[in-house]
Amino acid sequence: MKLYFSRNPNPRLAVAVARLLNANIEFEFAAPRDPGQADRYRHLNPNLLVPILEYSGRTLWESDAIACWLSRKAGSTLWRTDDDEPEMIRWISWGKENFVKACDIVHWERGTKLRYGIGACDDRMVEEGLKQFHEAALILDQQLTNRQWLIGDTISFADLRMATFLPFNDAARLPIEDYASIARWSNQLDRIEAWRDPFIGLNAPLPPPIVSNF
Ligand SMILES: N[C@@H](CCC(=O)N[C@@H](CS)C(=O)NCC(=O)O)C(=O)O
Repeated sequence: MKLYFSRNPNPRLAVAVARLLNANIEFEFAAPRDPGQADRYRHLNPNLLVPILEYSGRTLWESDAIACWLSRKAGSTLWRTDDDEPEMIRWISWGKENFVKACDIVHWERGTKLRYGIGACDDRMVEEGLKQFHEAALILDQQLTNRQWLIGDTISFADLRMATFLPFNDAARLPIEDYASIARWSNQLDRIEAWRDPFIGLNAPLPPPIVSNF
């Protein structure tokens, strides 16, 4: 099994899942959108995005699908398969449409665009992203009050998916600390080595620095 990855948010999530599950897997850095790279990766993922999992002559893309597969293979409850599965899918689905999406909007403006020279930070988009962030954070914070994890008593993939962008908050500067339960849950995730530093020992160039003088 081979996982193609980069240091960006979704591949980071997939690498963290693989590490958390102690998956017997080879990791290969990939940059399918870099000049001259597309032909090498198109047959693996027509979207030219990572992560991509290659196994038994098949490929799987989309971090959620990869997490599901790795958890099944490991016999782990990270991806719930019992009566908690619908609730887990609810939080994955809601997260991607709300909390994760809001984090993504702000991180795109304050992080990705400046890092990769895509353009200047659009303050109106930051404002819109922050508005959506506060709306979603209220609901997420409520869910995490008096509970350690989103579902049941142990970590599930929903926790990791929800937190996709939090390791990038040095760039996004989202006001996580305004939400006590989210902050507590995020710190708890950071105590898991596979989440805190999934790239330990892997050969992967560091991303370019953020340059804000557009
Ligand atoms: N929905 C996809 C999104 C994948 C995605 O957007 N990947 C981005 C990074 S977050 C990517 O491949 N960017 C180019 C790169 O990292 O080289 C997933 O969940 O896996």
